[in-house]
Amino acid sequence: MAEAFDIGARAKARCDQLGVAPYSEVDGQLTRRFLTAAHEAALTATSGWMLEAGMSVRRDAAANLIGRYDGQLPDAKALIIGSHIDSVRNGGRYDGPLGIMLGIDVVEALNRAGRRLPFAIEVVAFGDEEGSRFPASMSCSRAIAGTLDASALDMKDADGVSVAQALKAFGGDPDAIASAARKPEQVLAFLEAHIEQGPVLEAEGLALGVVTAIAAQKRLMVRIEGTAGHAGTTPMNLRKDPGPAAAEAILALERICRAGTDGLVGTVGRMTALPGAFNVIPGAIEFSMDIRAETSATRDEAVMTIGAEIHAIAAERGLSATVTLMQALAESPCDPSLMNLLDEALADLSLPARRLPSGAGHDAMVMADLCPVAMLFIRCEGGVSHNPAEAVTEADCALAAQAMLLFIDKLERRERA
Ligand code: HGY
Ligand code: MN
Ligand code: MN
Repeated sequence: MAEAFDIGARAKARCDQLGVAPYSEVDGQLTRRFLTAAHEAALTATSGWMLEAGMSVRRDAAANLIGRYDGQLPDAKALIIGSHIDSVRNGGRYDGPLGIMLGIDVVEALNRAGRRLPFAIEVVAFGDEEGSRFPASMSCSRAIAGTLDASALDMKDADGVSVAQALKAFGGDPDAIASAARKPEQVLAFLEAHIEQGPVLEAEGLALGVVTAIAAQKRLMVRIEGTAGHAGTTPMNLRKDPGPAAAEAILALERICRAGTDGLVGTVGRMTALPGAFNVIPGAIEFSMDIRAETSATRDEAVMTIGAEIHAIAAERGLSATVTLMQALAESPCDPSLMNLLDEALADLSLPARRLPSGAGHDAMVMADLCPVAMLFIRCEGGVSHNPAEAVTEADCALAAQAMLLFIDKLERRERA
């Protein structure tokens, strides 16, 4: 007889378990990038938990881990519950994995109750949502949604390893990536439970929230070219130094985004001086830009304005600049009828149905190309995320699991109507 388990609290405990080596690439912190040994170790552990919960388990060509709890009929449409198993560098333990582990807890509760639904439930661990190894992100959910551009497989990591090479070494099959795509008629809906990664729920004393839409985002790489030179012998007025130009450009990004509306935000998360020596005036500076807003129109206007300023700053200094788009994701609304079911589930728990947008990107925004999606937000301490201080409570995780079970009950009633 399987021992009883605290639904939700166990999901949190499993995220904690995966927060250290061998499920992290770096001792003392959580870094779990796509197609690494840490990713493999996390999938192996999660597979075991899926099997214990009563699911069959498989991996697709894109290295997605997929657990399936069959419905009353073997080929029933599936409600997919999932999130990502990869992390940012030195990230938190719950951003991603919590949505997977909650899905496993929910399925195990149904299985132990002997419940079979008019639909199957699939729990999916997407391997690459953060894009912390390769320049683009969301490649695994895009493979499932059938929207992954073949060129994404050519993208290379900092060591020059392509996605295709890493995928093959991991046991995936880049040549058969199209086989990972699901047909719309196979999928009923997608539900992602995820920490809010923002301060709203905590500020209002709420455990859970219902996501209305996910912000549009663009990832770009900027390269400002100057002339490498000797740091000691080159007079200041004779330099072609891209460093100060990059500083001006980043200040311009900040000014433009601060003045923006519609939730406009801009971030430079990565910056490199090349060749990167104390005593060499850089020949080039490269930096990333992550620009988001609630609408693509606001996002794109900001990208245009910032790009123009970067080129003007470079020209003024006799330098050249390139701004390269790495990825664009449009804003993604959640499905109104599924939001209503989540609202009702929260009401059953005597919780207010607080609706709020997501500034963070999620696999749900990609899955929306395949099926109706819904997201359940879970309060996180201080709204902190992408940071080892990320924290959730067992009580909030238990409420999230109960809300997901109630959502499934309501979905079942709707499907049987
Ligand atoms: O960048 C994001 O919003 C997500 O954490 N990948
Ligand atoms: Mn996430
Ligand atoms: Mn994240």
